[in-house]
Amino acid sequence: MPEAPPEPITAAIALGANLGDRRATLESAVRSLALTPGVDVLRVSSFIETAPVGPGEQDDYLNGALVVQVTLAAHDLLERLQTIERVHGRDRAQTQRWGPRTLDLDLILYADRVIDEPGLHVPHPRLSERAFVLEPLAQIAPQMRVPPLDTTVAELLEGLRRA
Ligand code: A4P
Ligand code: MG
Repeated sequence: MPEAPPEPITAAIALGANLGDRRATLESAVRSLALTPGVDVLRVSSFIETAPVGPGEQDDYLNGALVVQVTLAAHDLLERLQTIERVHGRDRAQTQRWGPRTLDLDLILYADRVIDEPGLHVPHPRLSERAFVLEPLAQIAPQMRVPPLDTTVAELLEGLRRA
């Protein structure tokens, strides 16, 4: 018997860039993902200008979010995101944590799964503090659930705005 195909999973991905032609980079990253076997891009947010969060002086970011349907395992999806970052000039050896980058792609949500492995934490650990992720994601997936909390993307954003 052939193996049953994996169940499609709805996932959320955050995009950010603050070096180079940010809009062109984000658009190109979306195209690269859409061309990836096992990935269907369902929704793309608008790209919003955000003030940098993190150490030192750095330029403003352009941030966005995607909802995708995937038949890839979460670590394979992350690997693909990291390949797309590299193709767009991201050099991890040169990039300080939270420092400037041509492209950052984070896996934010992977259905209702909680993943805690070396190198992969989903939901993204700082999601509830990150307006630059929640704002674009709330445009396209306000009701998406955030495990293990009994909450949604829209509610997290609301909580952040009230804080
Ligand atoms: N990693 C673990 N879980 C994940 C996941 N769910 N998605 C690991 C992606 N990566 C994940 O990531 C460091 C390591 O996290 C990777 O090796 C991967 O295995 P990184 O992309 O090299 O580093 P980073 O992005 O600097 O760190 P991190 O922790 O993702 O930072 P944040 O919280 O994403 O912050 N300000 C504005 N306005 N807009 C931004 O987009 N981004 C950051 C990065 C800081 N300030 C910003 C923005
Ligand atoms: Mg990252």
